[in-house]
Amino acid sequence: MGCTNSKQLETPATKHNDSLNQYLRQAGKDAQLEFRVLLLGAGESGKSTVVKQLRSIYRLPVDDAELQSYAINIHKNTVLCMQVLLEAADTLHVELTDPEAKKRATSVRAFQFEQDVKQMPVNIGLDIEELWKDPDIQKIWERRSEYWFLDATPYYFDNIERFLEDDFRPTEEDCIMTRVRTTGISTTDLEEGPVHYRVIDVGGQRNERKKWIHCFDDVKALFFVVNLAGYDQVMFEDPSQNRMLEALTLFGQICNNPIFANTPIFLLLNKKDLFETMLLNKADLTKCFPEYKGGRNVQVALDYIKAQFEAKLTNTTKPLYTHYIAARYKKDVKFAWDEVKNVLIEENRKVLKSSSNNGADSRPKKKKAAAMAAS
Ligand SMILES: Nc1nc2c(ncn2[C@@H]2O[C@H](COP(=O)(O)OP(=O)(O)O)[C@@H](O)[C@H]2O)c(=O)[nH]1
Ligand SMILES: [Mg+2]
Repeated sequence: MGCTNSKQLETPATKHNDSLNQYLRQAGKDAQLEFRVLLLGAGESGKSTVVKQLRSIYRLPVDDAELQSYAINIHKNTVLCMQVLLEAADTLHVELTDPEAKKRATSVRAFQFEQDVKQMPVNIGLDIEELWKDPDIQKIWERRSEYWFLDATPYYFDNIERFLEDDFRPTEEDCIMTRVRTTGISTTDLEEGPVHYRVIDVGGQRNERKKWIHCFDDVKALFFVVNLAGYDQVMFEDPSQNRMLEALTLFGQICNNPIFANTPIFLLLNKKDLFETMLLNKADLTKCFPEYKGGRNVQVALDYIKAQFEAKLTNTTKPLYTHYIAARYKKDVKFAWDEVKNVLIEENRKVLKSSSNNGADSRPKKKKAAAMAAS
């Protein structure tokens, strides 16, 4: 979801605002601060979802064209998710026993979105709705740790009736749950008083990662997003690879890169909602970490995962700011974002202080503040 819109945030006074105001009084009222925040992580960890929530927190408008695009994508996601289950039926050698279900499966498999088709036909939607109730399809769904699937699969199927309505307009939740694969680099500009945040989102799949290097310069905060549910899931690009283990390797490669030596790193352990359900009802963590001994206690499991990521860092003195979140809920993103802002202001305040202790700088106020923010 690329965008370059920006809008002034109208929020009540917060701890952040207090510290921001104090900072700006010191920096001079003309101060203009720009902070680049980079989001990294494997594909489907939730990077673009975090950006969508930030856009909503900053009340960036979603125009009709965007809504229309969400509506099309949600229809495409719904069909894709059922096609994935039907393909898994083949690879797992599960037969659909009900002849009616077989017929429905044949038409869903054969359906393809033509260029100008903007929604799934009602008959395909009804076939999907019925198939989702089929016991054999449910058996395949139960075995989802053995194949790649989209996390929002049940959301699409549970809401299909609404999607099929003639005047369907995606709700905010629908937009959050729509999956659009990010390719390339997309930036979102957020403005809060004199502070300008440029949030950079990237494609996370393996073939996208070579582009990441182009956005490493001048990053003021790094978000590393992890799909917690990935402990019992395989990757889209490589179904033989566990998603959590891939995320751990990637985290080690990125966060120990000397270019981020002085960049605050925020580890967002995302999809906590799915993680809780999976841990309590499906595989425990030994599926991914055989040496884990904490059973099904959610907090113990979360802390264990956090420790695995911390252990990847070679610089043990640098803080790692970790949050357990479900990015599908705005309040979780807001909470993490408030910490980012506080840390950014704190970091830059230190620079400001040392620079004022070192004597007067003759540069104009505005440039001086910008230079300090950029240093
Ligand atoms: N259940 C659940 N799904 C989420 C959460 N965060 C993201 N998702 C879903 O995960 C999928 C991938 O998210 P996306 O932001 O596109 O991942 P990205 O590839 O890292 O940008 C989307 O369908 C999201 O709706 C979450 O906290 N809980
Ligand atoms: Mg994305």
